[in-house]
Amino acid sequence: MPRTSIDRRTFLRRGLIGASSLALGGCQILDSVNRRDSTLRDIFQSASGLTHGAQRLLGGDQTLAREYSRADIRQSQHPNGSVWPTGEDYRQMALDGFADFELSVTGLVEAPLTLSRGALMAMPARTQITRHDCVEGWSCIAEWTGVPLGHVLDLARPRPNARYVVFHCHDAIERSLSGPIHYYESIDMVDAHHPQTILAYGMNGAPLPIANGAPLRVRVERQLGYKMAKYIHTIELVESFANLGFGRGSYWADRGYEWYAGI
Ligand SMILES: Nc1nc2c(c(=O)[nH]1)N[C@H]1C(S)=C(S)[C@@H](COP(=O)(O)O)O[C@H]1N2
Ligand SMILES: [Mo]
Repeated sequence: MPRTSIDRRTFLRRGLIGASSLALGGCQILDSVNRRDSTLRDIFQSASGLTHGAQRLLGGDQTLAREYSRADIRQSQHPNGSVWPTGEDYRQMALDGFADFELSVTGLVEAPLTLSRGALMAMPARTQITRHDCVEGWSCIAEWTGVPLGHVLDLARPRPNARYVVFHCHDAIERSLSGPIHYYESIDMVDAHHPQTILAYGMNGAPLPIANGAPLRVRVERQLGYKMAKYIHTIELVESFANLGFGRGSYWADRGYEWYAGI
């Protein structure tokens, strides 16, 4: 039942935040949990499935996350995770003020797109002041400006079998034996078309800083911070995650976090 699912998830999240405040930070802790204790990982995963199903069943699909006023912005957005992608391509683009940035929209679409920064900024924009909750247990309120992801997807015309939107990012977050692993995330089509889901290029009235994901990061306001991929270069529409990472749809989901990180 949906009710049970939510209670169970809330319980799990409390445990998760409690554990992460004890030491280094949620990311590192869950990463090691994933490697050493697969039973715990399985519990997180089944909770994720139930949560996502419950959220959709309850019909709250287009409910808005709370929006704040400028007076509620009390500190700058705390940068977390990658704060400066190291690749030479990215470095050169940053030196040029991202003038040459292009976003690709690929995969299961009728009309693949390549969009310049200027083209994105000329599209209808939305500005929202929201609270960013990191799984590590901290929050920041900031103002975000960008183009609704749904608008960009409509231009690309998703095929009927497109089920998820994958974000591919510039930053290599880890090095494996087979080379750098770049950050990746994904959301479903319902969240992709949510009115507050935007591809943000502005923060607190200024261009998005590098530390917070310049030139383009996504805001998915009803989920936790790790869903909000920074440094996006490609948006890919897919039917399944089978060929992405370890098959669970996101860098952190592949390391034991919930794929659906509803708040
Ligand atoms: N590409 C990329 N996106 C990312 C991350 C990252 O390391 N790389 N970290 C995630 C996490 S855990 C959080 S809390 C937020 C942090 O966003 P901020 O730096 O703007 O606060 O970005 C998310 N998106
Ligand atoms: Mo986070």
